[in-house]
Amino acid sequence: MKIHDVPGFPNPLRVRIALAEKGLTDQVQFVNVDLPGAEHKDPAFLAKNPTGTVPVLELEDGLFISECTAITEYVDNLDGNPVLTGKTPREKAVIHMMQKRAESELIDPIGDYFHHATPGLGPQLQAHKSPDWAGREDFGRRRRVKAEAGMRYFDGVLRDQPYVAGDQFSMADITVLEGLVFAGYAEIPVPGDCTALAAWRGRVEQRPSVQAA
Ligand SMILES: N[C@@H](CCC(=O)N[C@@H](CS)C(=O)NCC(=O)O)C(=O)O
Repeated sequence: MKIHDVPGFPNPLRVRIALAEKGLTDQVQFVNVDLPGAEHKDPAFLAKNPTGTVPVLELEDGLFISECTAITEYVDNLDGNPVLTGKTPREKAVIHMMQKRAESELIDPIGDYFHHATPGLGPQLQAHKSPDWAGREDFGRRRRVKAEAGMRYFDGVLRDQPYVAGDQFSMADITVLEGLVFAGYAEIPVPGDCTALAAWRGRVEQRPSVQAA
C-alpha cells in the first residue's frame, strides 16, 4: 500500500492515526505531495483523486482510494476486526453519524475560515482555494463562528460519554481530534469553558497511535 500525503497535515493525520491503531504503519510506503506548491492540483494528481486533496491510498492493483473515511474503513476491515468503524449495524451507524458531524461542524467550517479569511497555505494554493470574490472574508468569519459552535457541541457530547461515539475510541474521535488540530493551524482557540472537550483531548493524545502519528 502507498499513501500520498503530507506529514503533519490534519487530514493525513487522520489516516496515519488509523494505520497506527491497526498496527499497519510499517506496511505503508508514504509518498510526499507538495501541497503549498499545489502539486495536488496538477493533472497527474487529479487523475488519482479528482477532488485534489490528500491523503490518497494507492493499492497494489492500482486502485486509488480518497476520503479519510473510506481509507479508514478499508484499513480497519483488513483484519476482519473493525474496531474504529464499528462491528454491529448500531455501532457503524452511530460512528458514521458522529464522524460526519465532526466534518460538517468542525473540519469544513474551519477549512472555510482558513482558506477564505486568512492567507491559508500561501499564494500558490490560494488561487485554487479562494479566488477573489466579494464577501469571501465575511463568509470565512461566519464559518469560524460555526466551528466554535461545533466545539461547544462536542464539549456537550463529551460531558455525557467518554468518547465521541460512545464508550469506545473510534474514527469519530480521530475526526474531532484532527478538527482541533486544524483549528490550531487556523488560530481558532477552543473556548475556555469547553472543559470536557479539553479533558478528552488530553486523554486521546496519550494514545500511542496519536503520539506516533
Ligand atoms: N474530505 C477529504 C478532505 C481532505 C483534505 O481537505 N485534505 C487537505 C489536507 S489536510 C488538502 O488536501 N488540502 C488541500 C486543498 O484542499 O487544496 C478527506 O477526508 O480526505
